[in-house]
Amino acid sequence: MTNELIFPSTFLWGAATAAYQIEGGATEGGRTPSIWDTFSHTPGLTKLGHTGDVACDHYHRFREDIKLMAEMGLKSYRFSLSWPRIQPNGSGRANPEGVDFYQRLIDDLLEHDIEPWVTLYHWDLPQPLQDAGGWPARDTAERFAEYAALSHHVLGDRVRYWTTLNEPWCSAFLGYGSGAHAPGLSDAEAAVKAGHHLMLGHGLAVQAIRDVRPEHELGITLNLYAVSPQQDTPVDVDAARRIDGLANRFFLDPILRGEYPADVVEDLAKVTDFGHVRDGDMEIISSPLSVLGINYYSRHVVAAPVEGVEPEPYWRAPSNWPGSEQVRFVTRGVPVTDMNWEIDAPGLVEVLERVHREYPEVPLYITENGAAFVDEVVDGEVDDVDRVAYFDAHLRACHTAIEAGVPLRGYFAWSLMDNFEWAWGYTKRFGMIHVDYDTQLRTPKSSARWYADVIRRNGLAAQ
Ligand code: PNW
Repeated sequence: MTNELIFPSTFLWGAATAAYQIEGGATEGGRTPSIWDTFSHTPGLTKLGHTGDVACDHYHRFREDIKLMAEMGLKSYRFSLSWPRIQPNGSGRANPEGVDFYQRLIDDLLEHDIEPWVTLYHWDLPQPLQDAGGWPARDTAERFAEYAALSHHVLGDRVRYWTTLNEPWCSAFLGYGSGAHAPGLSDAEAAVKAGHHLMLGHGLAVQAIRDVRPEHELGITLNLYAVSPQQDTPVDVDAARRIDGLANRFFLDPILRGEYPADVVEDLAKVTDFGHVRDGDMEIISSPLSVLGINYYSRHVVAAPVEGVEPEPYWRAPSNWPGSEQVRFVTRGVPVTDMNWEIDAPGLVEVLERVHREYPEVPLYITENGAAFVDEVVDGEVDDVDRVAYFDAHLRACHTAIEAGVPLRGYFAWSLMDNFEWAWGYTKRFGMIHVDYDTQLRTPKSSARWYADVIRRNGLAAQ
């Protein structure tokens, strides 16, 4: 028996998606290729050769999708702009057709009383910018700030919430470190440089936007993890310190404190001397934010390297952890999702309380949280009880954190609907709405109805 849990009256309930994962329309309306088009069209890099060419065909079906959002009672919808749709090839003037698509999407959201929440960069770098060096090149940060200002100029009259980057850890360390994500390169030093230039681009974008409309809510979204040692031994504790350093503090410290964590810089000494950091960068990167978005999925449990034992590769790739390649990721035998990620709701309380305790106060939002499961369609229905249990446990964790004084202002479920799960293609389903990729039929799952009830009562029913 659990009690009814009611959230603060202004709590923002939403769901999230990203452009490349749902839009399709890859060659329509003047859109040019991004690194994800190139990557997914390269044989062997995504599961079953899946691409985002059509995805959920949201580019043509957004009105139908917004109707479903309205039926769920969503207060907000977090989506991303496709950079090469707004600014083909990553430079020059805005593409009117691309701008028009997002204006129609946003206007339809507003007509349904759904607050649009825009992410500027959810991983689809225009291919020409990669050809010019990509994120390891400093110039990409400048290009991003230009694109951010341009997008804000054409959409700022109707969007109040702006997120610069989604999960720079993934862009830097999966994109350039292990190569599991686009552009699929594997170079530890390039990955660290990419991380810096992503944060620099974020800071420059914040400055450009804030000057225009100081009343807008501006922030970044980081994927943060609970991290713990397998055993309470000095070597395992040190492994946990390293992974916490790269996964969490490598981004939190520069953005919220204006400095890289000294121990991480030391861990990375063999990889880079940080010569790419210029005077003034850290001030730009730590430009004040009004929102910090947190994506939470799981906990990393790690152990010290063992001689002769190779750590398990992620997907097809070497390591996501420059300078700490030998740390072992272990499983504890607790229940996992279809991604093999451990289900750990207390870890979310840990992450929220830690950010609140260790960093200057900033309003927090969970901008993603959710789980992939193998959904079965039975008589046209999907009764995804595992996903409901996952959401329920993590919302209880959010409530616990709020009671403890954490300024958590909203929660976005990942994801509104099944979509292109990056290197896993369409083989992993995270949606509250089922998508049949042959017919594009949408079917709300049990979790969609359950979430609608949570939003309606502004909390969780007693059980
Ligand atoms: C996030 N990892 O991606 C993204 O923001 C979403 O686009 C994505 O669909 C969702 O989480 C589920 O994966 C991640 O390997 C991808 O640690 C990979 C990792 C983390 C986050």
